[in-house]
Amino acid sequence: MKKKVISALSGLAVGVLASTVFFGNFSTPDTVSTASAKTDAEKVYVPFGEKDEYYLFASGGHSGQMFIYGVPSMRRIRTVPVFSPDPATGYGWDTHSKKMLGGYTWGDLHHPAFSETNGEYDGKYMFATDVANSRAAVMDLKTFTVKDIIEVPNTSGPHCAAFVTENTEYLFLPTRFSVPIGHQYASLDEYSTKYRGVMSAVTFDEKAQKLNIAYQVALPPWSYDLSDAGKKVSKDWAVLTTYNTEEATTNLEINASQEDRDFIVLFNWKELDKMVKEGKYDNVGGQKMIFPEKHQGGIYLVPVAKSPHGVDVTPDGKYFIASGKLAPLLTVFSFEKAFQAIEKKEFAGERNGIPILKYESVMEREVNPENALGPLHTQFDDKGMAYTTMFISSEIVKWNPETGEVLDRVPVQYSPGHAVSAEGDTVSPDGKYLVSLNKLAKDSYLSVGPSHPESMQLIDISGEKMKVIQSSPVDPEPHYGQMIKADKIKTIEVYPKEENNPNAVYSQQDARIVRKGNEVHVYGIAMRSKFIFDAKAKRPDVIEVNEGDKVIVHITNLDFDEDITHGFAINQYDLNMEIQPGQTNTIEFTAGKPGTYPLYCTNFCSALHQEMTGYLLVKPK
Ligand code: CUK
Ligand code: CUA
Repeated sequence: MKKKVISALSGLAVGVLASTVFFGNFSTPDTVSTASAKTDAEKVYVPFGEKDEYYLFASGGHSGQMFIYGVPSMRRIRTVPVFSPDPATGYGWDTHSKKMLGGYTWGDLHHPAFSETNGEYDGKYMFATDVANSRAAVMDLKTFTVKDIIEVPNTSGPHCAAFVTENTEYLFLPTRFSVPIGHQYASLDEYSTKYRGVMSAVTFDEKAQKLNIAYQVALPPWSYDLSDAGKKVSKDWAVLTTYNTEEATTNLEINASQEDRDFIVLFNWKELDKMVKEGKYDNVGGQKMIFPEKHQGGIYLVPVAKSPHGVDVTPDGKYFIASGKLAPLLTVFSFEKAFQAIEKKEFAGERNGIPILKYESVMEREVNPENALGPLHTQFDDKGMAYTTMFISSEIVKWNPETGEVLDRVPVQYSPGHAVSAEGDTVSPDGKYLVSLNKLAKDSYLSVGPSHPESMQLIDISGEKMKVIQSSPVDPEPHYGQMIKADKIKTIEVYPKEENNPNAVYSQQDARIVRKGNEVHVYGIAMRSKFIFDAKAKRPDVIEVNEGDKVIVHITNLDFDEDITHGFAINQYDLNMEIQPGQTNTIEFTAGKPGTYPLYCTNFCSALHQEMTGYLLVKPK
């Protein structure tokens, strides 16, 4: 056991790994007494037919998708495709989603964020970012479908988080990688002068259902890691951690860990808004970009223990807590103190035009739980207590940010990245549950070859002591999650009729095929258990075209009946889409291959689902 863990973690490259303490916490899951096991089982048991109390939206990492779980059962409810195609739902094949994916075939979804109203999750939308291909997405929680994806120009890898302000004014996306702005070639010898990290302020136009970039900020050429928006007293502010302030361009493992201190970037977005209104920006590739070395204000640097990872704002908005990957330190900083230092202009120099605040004048306290190593991310409960994941010592530490007192510790299996508590990023977390998103599960489940499933462990945090009460395997790789009260999410039962949609067909008799030159437009319907593409044809369920025709198939699902979804697939044409109840969906293709191709419904919709077929006939030229 020990050996396996060591080899798995050796790539993490930290001297502290040698510590004997490190090995001590890699215990196998506690064997629980029968009495308490029964209690735990009852806590997580949601009888069939009853619903979970919370939805957990766990990011699917490099699967590009979002995994939806019920809490406390930890049952996986659905995978919602976001940045990668998904054959199960036809996402990436139908016209709208194909266009949204923009030709990309995968994404790396790290940080999801719910829309908020007055600092509370409002259950309307979920935002997410793609580190791999620099995109941002918005999911409508009425339908659990993605409405818009944008590729963010001038940036590379918006990892640092999707984090929203108290009333979803902005979704901020700072980048993990620095590149020359606009991605043009520049030698790495010019790193310090030509490369930049960029933070993008993205807005969501609810009416148009579109994401837009409001402005961008050109930050120094460092790596931006995690971030959080302020709350209440700090609601106009946000914080992000940054490492590689050494500006290393190779072997970052060593070279980006030289300095004792890196920084937290502290910025006031209302101030940045003002600067944009006053024209204090440059136009870069069609975007408004603020260069702090030209236009100062609104952005400050706070020194922090080297190579920080997470930074999290307490629910009352008074503090921000930074965690150090390499320093086993949790540092509590005070917004109030930062505001005073800014007011008095107590600066200790500057970098790239951004003033540096003095560590001592912003730091509230340093917390160093004995032998706890690798603090990464912090969540909160209803009493203001903090729960920090310890990646290296594989545990969750519960502590009081007001006093620094360590209250409890519980081992998790193993190496947690983030943890997520119920309503944990709001101004009023619920307490109750914390889910630890573990990077390694080792021998917790049946093995699936050399690679094992990752794990999510459910921890009861309602009492003074934490207790792991359930565990669930999860696909690679859960990064972060957000947990929302189930009753806040109000899904629709069927898609409402869109009388103005020219592609929709609401009566069987109106199904028709219209040819315009070499374009064939199909206005069809799907209903239990048939397709009708052309009501007047001898065979209404057949689409006949000529080789080389462009075929545009619109299908309306006339089953206005919750949960009766149909699919539309064509054999050997690599095509599939889903049409949910009441929905009109479109798929387009070129009939490049002459021949006879059965088409069929992919979703089991009735006893006669197998009969829900037809033909695509492609006449050779
Ligand atoms: S990062 Cu994954 S453990 Cu992308 Cu939120 Cu910290
Ligand atoms: Cu429609 Cu199966």
